[in-house]
Formats: sequence, structure tokens, C-alpha cells
Amino acid sequence: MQTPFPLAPSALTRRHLMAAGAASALTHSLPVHAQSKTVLRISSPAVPDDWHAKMWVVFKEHLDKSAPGDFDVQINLNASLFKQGAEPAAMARGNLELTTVSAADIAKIVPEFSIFTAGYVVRDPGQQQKIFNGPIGAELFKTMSEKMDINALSTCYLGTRQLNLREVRAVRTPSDLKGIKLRMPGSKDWLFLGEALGATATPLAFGEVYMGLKSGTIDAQDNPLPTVKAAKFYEVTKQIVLTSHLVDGLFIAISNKAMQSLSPAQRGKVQAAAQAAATFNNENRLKEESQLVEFFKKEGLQVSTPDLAAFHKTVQAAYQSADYGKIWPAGLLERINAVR
Ligand code: KDO
Repeated sequence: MQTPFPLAPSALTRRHLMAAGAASALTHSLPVHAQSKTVLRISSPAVPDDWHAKMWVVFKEHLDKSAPGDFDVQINLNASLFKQGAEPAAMARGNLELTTVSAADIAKIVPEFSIFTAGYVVRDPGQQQKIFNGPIGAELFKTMSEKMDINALSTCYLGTRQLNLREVRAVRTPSDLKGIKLRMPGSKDWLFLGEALGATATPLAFGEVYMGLKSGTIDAQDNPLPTVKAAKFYEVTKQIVLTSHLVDGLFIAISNKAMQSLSPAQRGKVQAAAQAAATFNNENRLKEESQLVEFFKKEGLQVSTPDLAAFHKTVQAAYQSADYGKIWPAGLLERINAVR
């Protein structure tokens, strides 16, 4: 038996259901799935060409196959349903079922998560998967579920963040970024990272970055190379500096309310679909990331590698001298470093 519709139907849907009810009383009943499909609304700021947008199609197709007729998966990209960062609150209010949530968005409510917004903490994508699929992930996701009422289903590698500048500039150490207006996503942990890199951090929504670069209201942005390609930032920039300052991740998350409305079998299928989506994203992103330097060079961008030791030293010193040591649970950094 299908679980009941977890959300208040819209006025339009209500009218349809009433009409359907009247019609079925007169004639025969509608097929069961037409009345009881569970709607799963997804919202993401990702552009359709990026892997973490395409992975939602994998999620949908996986679910359509494993649970035919059970779900109506609705994919909304380009922040068309909720603006970037507003998704967790929408989920808590019952207005959204699924999204990809970032460490920075989680850290707004679960401050200990900010350790994953810090530069040069996670070493590589393999370590990232082990951290979040192991005991550290289990502990932090439990707190997240308690405080935010959302449940992490799988971990996506967003890529390793690099600097992307409008004009070519000699960038060897963080001091070479002095005065550069570096766009960062709009939360305090992102802005701290931008400043730690030596730039002047400026908050801006992802959807406005292309125009900001084109018009010159910002001098630079940071994102993983696959996103620089998918969002076409390379069209309006001239340089990439391979600082590799953040091995970034996103978590496919579902609201607890939506998850609890499902049968145990359906929950398992949603979980499996989220894992298939993350695997699709992770494999494709890793492969593409390793090939993109050549692509950008062909597009005429200058790609340079700075003094990475200087970046590590300056960024880590910034976190040490700020209050982050007090926010991060004692021993967590050491536990992360020990994951191999
Ligand atoms: C961005 O705004 O730079 C960012 O990369 C931050 C991520 O946490 C995530 O929100 C991502 O944008 C979007 O999914 C768009 O790719």
C-alpha cells in the first residue's frame, strides 16, 4: 500500500482530486498511482550542464525503475524554486523534499560542520568519501538531523576549488591577491575562506557570478574546474590559479518529514537512488576534473600553479588565529587527518 501524500496538495491538485473523486463515484476509480504518487521536489542552484545537476536525472530514473508509479520526482535547477542556501529552511517548513546541502549551509546551524569549510583540511576526494561514510560522518549527520530535521543520503564530490580571475595577474602567494574582489557564496564561513586566501571576499549568489565577472563588479570567483566549465565562467575570465584550497562536497539530503512518510521499502529505494546519483556525479566529475586544464588552455586561459606551501601556511594560520579552534570539537581535526 502506498504511503499517504506527505504534503498539502495545491489548490489546483485539490480541485483535480475532487473532480476525480466525483468522477470515480459515478464511473470507476482512477488508477491508484494517479492518486497517490509521492511528490519529491528537488531544488538546486546548479546549472543543467553540471554533474550535480545531471545526477538528479539518474536519481529520478533509478527511482522510476525501482519503485514504478510511486514517486513524482520534480527537478528544479538554476535556483528556480528556492534561492541558493534557502533550501534547508524550505525543507524544514515542508515546502521542499530534497536538495544538495553544503557544509557551509549546515554550519549555519551545526557550527562544528564549519571544519569542512576551512581551506586545506580535507586532502583529496578519496579521503572525503571515507570521512563522510565513516564514524565522523555518522556523528555529524546525526547532529544535523536533530538540529535541521534533514537526513543526509549520500556524499557528492563537488570538486576541488580553484581561483578564477577576470584579468591575468602574477599570483604566487596570498599577498598577491591583496585588493582582489573575490566573489564567494554568501555566508560567513565562505567569506572567511576568501579573506584567508588573501583577497577581499564579496558575497554573491551563484546565479549572478557570470554577469559579475563579465561586468567587472567582481575580479574573481572560486569554484571547481567542472563548474567553471559548466557555468561558462571561462568565457568571461582569463586566468585560473590552481590553489586547490578546498576539496568541496555536497550532501544529498531529504527532509525527515518526507523520509518518515515513506514505507521502509520506499526509504531503501530512495537511499539507493541517492547513492546511484552521487556515484554518477563522483565518477564523472573526477574524470572531467583531470582533463580540464587542457580544455581551459585551449580556450586561451592562462593556468598557473602558485606557491602551494605559502597558501597552506597562510590559510591554516588564519583559521588558527580565529575562533575556529573553539567551534571545532576537540580532536576532530586530528581524527580527520588520521583518515587515510
Ligand atoms: C558556489 O556558489 O560557488 C557553489 O559552488 C557553492 C556550493 O556549495 C554549491 O551551492 C554550488 O555553488 C551550486 O550547487 C552551484 O554549482
